[in-house]
Amino acid sequence: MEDVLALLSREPRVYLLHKQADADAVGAAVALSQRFPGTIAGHASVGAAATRVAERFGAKVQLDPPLDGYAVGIALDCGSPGMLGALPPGLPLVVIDHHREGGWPQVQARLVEPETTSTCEVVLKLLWALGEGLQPDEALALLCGLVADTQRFRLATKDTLGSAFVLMESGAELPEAIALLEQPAAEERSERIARLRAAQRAEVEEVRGWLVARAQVGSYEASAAQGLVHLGADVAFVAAQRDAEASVSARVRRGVELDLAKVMQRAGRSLGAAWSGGGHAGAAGLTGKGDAARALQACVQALREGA
Ligand SMILES: [Mn+2]
Repeated sequence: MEDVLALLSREPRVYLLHKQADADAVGAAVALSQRFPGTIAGHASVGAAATRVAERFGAKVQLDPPLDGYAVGIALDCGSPGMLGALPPGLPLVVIDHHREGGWPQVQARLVEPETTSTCEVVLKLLWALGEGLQPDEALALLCGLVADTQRFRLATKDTLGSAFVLMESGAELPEAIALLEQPAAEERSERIARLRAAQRAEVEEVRGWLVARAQVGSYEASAAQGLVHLGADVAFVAAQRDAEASVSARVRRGVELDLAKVMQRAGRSLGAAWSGGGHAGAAGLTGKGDAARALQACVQALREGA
């Protein structure tokens, strides 16, 4: 840890976040940069929750800034260098992570703890070792990463709870961390209208023991389907018609054992060659040329026939 701290004290420093940075990466960068100010560099994009966390602390994440001229780069939560953009060959690197590390070319020091549930907890240990405790803002930034990476404590270990306790003792409020992470990604009025319309129009029936809701909206069908699941549906199908084309988004409640990708593939086949369906087990879709209402009907039928 001493070698990590020695390198961290070099200036100027840049914090390196992985592609599509999450709250764990950003929380770690925010907390470290309060003590060791530096540029926060994202790569390619930053996730929605991570963006809210950064904004809450007034931190700026620069996307792929020039990395020449820094005395040290601190790679946070990255797993492997493939998650970063190109690095200047001479840049000394510190790796702080909870992924098993792979293939770092120019690492001078590392603090890598694969048993730890978040990079933010690794950073907590580092900051704690400085012997000055934590400021409430540092603690809150770290708590955001801890809560995000443990899926709201679902994956928490005894050590996670110990870290969370220290962070809350330092002034972090758990409800604030959760609210920062859970605020809907899109606060667009039109999207909220689509979700409300879907709820208003939903037809609900029981299929194979599941509560199935279906509805048609003008747009934001994926968000609307997720909304119906939040309201209580086990499975939700929401369709939108765009001129001659229609698409259906399907979502399933956590814990429902159903492969929606297969359901949507089957629905696509039943509708004919102008349609195709697929996706993931928990979130899938169907698109094609034709009528949205008919596509919804095909989805429910495919679910009914499913294995
Ligand atoms: Mn992480």
